[in-house]
This record gives sequence, C-alpha cells and structure tokens, in this order.
Amino acid sequence: MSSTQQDRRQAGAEELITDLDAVIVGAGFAGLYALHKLRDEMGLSARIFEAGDGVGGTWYWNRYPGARSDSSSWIYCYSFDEELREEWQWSERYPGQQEMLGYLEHVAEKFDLNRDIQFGTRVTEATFDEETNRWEVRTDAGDVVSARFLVAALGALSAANVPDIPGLETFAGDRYHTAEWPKEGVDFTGERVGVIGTGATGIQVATEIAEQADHLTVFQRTANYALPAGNHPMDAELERWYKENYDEIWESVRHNFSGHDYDPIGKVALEATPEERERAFQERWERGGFGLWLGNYDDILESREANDTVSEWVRQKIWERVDDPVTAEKLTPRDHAFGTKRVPLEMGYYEIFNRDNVELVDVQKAPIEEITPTGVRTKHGEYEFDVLVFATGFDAMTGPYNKIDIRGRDGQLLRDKWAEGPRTYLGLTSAGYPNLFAITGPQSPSVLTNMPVAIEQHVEWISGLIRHMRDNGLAVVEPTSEAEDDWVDHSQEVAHTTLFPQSATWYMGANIPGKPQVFLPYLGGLGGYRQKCDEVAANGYEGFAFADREGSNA
Ligand code: N01
Repeated sequence: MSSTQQDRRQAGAEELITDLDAVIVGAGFAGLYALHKLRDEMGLSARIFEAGDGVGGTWYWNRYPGARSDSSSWIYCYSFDEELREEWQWSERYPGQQEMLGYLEHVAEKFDLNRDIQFGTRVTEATFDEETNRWEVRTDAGDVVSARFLVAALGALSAANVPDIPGLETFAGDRYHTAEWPKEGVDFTGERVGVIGTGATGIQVATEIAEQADHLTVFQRTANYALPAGNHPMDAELERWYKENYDEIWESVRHNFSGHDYDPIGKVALEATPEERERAFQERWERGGFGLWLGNYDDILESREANDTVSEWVRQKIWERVDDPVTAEKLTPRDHAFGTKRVPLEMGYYEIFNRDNVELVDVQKAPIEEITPTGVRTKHGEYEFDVLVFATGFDAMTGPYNKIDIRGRDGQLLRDKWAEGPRTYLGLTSAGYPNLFAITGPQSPSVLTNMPVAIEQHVEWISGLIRHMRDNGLAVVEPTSEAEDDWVDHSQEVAHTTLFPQSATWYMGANIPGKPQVFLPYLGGLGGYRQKCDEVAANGYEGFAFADREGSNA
C-alpha cells in the first residue's frame, strides 16, 4: 500500500470502493482466459490484479537462462479460439521462455485484455462480507474493490522458496532466485557461479550457465531421474499435421490422464519380458519427453517391483553419459522411485559434468551450513562465488494462497483452515469461502497435467457454474462440508494407491520445513476428474449449497 493510502486508512477516511462482478488474481495462462471468458463471453465486469508489470505468470517471472516448456508446444497453449490456434506458429517442440511470453502477450493483445489488468499490483487481502455476500479485495497499491466473485489464478508454482540458510544476507556477490530473474538478464562471463538445486529448474539453468561461466558449482541435495527432452525445431510437415488434426488431438488430451500426448502402453511391466521392456523404454527414451513417465506400463507408479525395472534402466542411462564414475554415482538417484518426484527434462545436463569448469557437490552427504560473504560453506569446506543462483523451487500449490489474507465466513483465514493441509471440494472451492474459485488449485490435477489443458477445463467449469447461478437468480455458492470432506479423503486415498507419497517431494509439501505432509495435487487423472466435474454440474451442482442475493438458501 502506498503511504498516502495507508495514511488515509489509518485516519479512517472514506475509501474509494470499486464494484465489480469478478476480481481475478494473476495474469498468467489461467487469469487471462478467465478474464476473456467472464468479461467477453459472459458480459461480467472483471479486473485482473497482477503483481508483475506484464502478463505471463510463470513465463513472466521465470526468465532464467534455459527456461523452456516441457510440453509439446501445439498442446501447451489455448485451444478455445480457432483463429488464435491457426495464426500462431511455434518454432520448436518445446518453446523457450521468450516465445512462451510472446504467445501470452499476443493473446492479451488479441483479446484486448490489458485494459482490464492492473499491473504491478499485489492482492494482499480478500474478505468475504457476510452482510453483502461480496468479497472485499485490497491491494498493496491501496485499491479496495468489492466483487461478487473472486477467482484465484495464482499459479501452483508462484511462491518462490529461498531456504533459510544462515548467513544468506551476508553474501557480497550477486544472488538470484530463478523465479525472480532480472529482466535485463545476467552475464555470467568470467564469473564463478554456484547453483543450489537440481530440480527441473536447476537442471535447465545449470546446463546454460556451464557454457558461459568461468566455473560452475552445482549443489545437489537429491539426484533426479532427468530424461532427454528431445527438443527439435518445428518443421512445416509437423505444423501441418497438428493444425489439420487439432480437434482430434485436443479431444484426446482433454480426456486422457495427463493432458499430454503420451499414450500408456496398456499392460503391466511385470508381465512383459525383459526384452519387451528394454524395447519399450528405449523407444520412449529416443522420442524424448515424458513418455517413460506418463506413457509407460500401467504399474510403474504403483508397484515398487515394476518401478524398479524402469528406475534401474534410467540409472544406467545416467552412468553411460558421465565420464567420472564418482560424479556419475552422485548423479544417480537411489533414494526414491522413478517418477514419484517430478521428472525433469534435460538437454545435455549430464554432459556438463564432463567439462573441466563444472563441479558437483553432494549436499546430502555434506549439507550447506552457511552462506558467507564470499560463498557457501558445507560440512566439507568452503566454495567461493561471484554469483549465487537459487534454483530452490516453490512453496507449491498452497504457498500462493497463504501469501494473501483470505478471510471467509466468521473471518476465518484460509491459511488457518488449511493449517493441516488444503481442504477443498474438487480443488476448486472451499467450504466457508463462498464464491471463491481456485484455478488449478490444490487437490485438482493441475501440476500433474499439461497445465493449459487443466486451466481451460477449470475456467470453463467455473463460468458454467456462474452462468447457472445467473440463470437461476442465485448469488452465492459454497461447497458443503460433507462434499469437501469426501473430496479430501478421496484425493488422499487415490494418492496412497500409488508410490508417490513415499517420496519426499514438493507434491507432498516436503520441501518446505514445517509444511504439512499431504499429497497436494489430485492424482485421479485429468479425464476422470473432468468427468466428475461434469457429473457434479449435470446433477444440479451436487455438493454445493446456493443462496440468493439476500442470502436465503436456494
Ligand atoms: O523446484 P524443485 P524447481 N539446500 O522444488 C533443492 C516446474 N518447472 O524450480 O530435491 C539444498 O523441483 C531441492 O532439493 P531436494 C516443475 O513442475 C517446470 O526445480 O528438495 N538444496 C531441489 O533440488 C517443477 O517440478 C519447468 O532435496 C535445496 C531444488 O532445490 C517445478 O516447477 C521448468 C534446498 C528445488 O527443486 C519446481 O521445479 C522448471 C536447500 N536448503 C520448473 N532447498 C518446465 O520445463 C531446496 N533445494 C515447464
């Protein structure tokens, strides 16, 4: 809040309140489509508040070198507009950050969205007023807005996590988190660089920095099973193919498990011969992408024995690519099952460790004890740097909600309600928080899917519900506690039929000290989830309670 606004509030001066039908928080893939849908297709008054000074969300903030999509470009985009999909040309299978950002800027321009986006403005508070049945939303720019609906398009991975390492503030060199990368870029030429973290981001950024820096040290706590991306330029034939088959391709990704273009093998690994498995794994490896993870045998993420077959196979592949056996062993994951931690895609990552200017430090064996003015001290010694890069991930899924004071009925803070883990109905709504909708929120398939496909499903479902309310003179919607309890239980049950909860991952909240350890996304698959949401709607929005404008139950 600006000091003038603060002074005004403290002095109890009357505030300028804007009335809207909907406030949307965030101008990434989700927020942009929500604005288009609610404003242009449904005629509602709506505004986005966006902390960045441009659209793009993830693609606005994550400008680090090597940032790149890991979903096929022709399905990592919107499908809702035929003209948009025809006119846009992707240059690669996996577009880089600048191309992704360019796409989202193009979308904002095409649909004239910017006029209803307030940039550089962070929503700090949202309070549901039980008298008026409206949300009062406040921002750090001093705005006060009253809205019937609040749409959280916050992103699942938008609350950057910088670990609380002693001495962090004392570092005298330059320090960056990958998700808050400076727009002007960073020149690593001639620099000694330390990268902390080897998740999907750390792997991408280290691969690029290795080429430029004088010396690069990668601090690895958990080795990952990274798979070759298999990126390639788009050619005319591929573009013709996906444009001609667009409807069919999208019909498939909307209804399959992950929203990606990988078909499961349709049998179990343990019934295949070793030769068959070898062939199946090798084919997927060569094609690149998530095929080994999302298009593999049916039992690899459910049976430890089946999983061992692919885990061991990927370990061998890592060994084949790294010259030094000690480094190869450090890079080989042995503490978790393949695929239970988000699988990163790489483009030459393992080979950087064959270079003279790159060193790998295992901080599981020798944890980081302190950041010093000149570098990083582990149990085994001190490393000196000019630049430190934190590729240390996010307070995933619930973190972005916890950063805002969201008060529902009886003034209860959402973060207090979620203190033991998120509680939602369908990952879309939460009891006690009427007319609040989460796009790709916790307990929805979200991060386990190709996000734009999941986002379109959510935005379309939410707008269907708002339309239903309008057609029936309803003003307030809220899930029942029973429906919510059932969904929370179901979402945990599904996760626990798999190997996922056995690994310490951000899916489980394990990367943030003190965070409750519950499986955060919904593992039932996008297709099944879509069907469930559609059934709920077809059955008169079962599990929801409605009230009219005066608050009378309907
Ligand atoms: O974050 P992460 P990310 N000391 O949490 C380590 C998506 N994404 O930004 O594994 C030392 O995965 C931590 O160690 P450990 C994708 O969904 C997509 O890489 O917790 N190390 C880990 O190595 C992805 O999963 C793309 O033991 C510490 C790393 O930091 C998600 O974003 C690209 C530490 C964090 O890895 C998050 O990925 C990039 C400490 N104190 C990301 N604290 C696409 O391609 C943390 N670490 C689209």
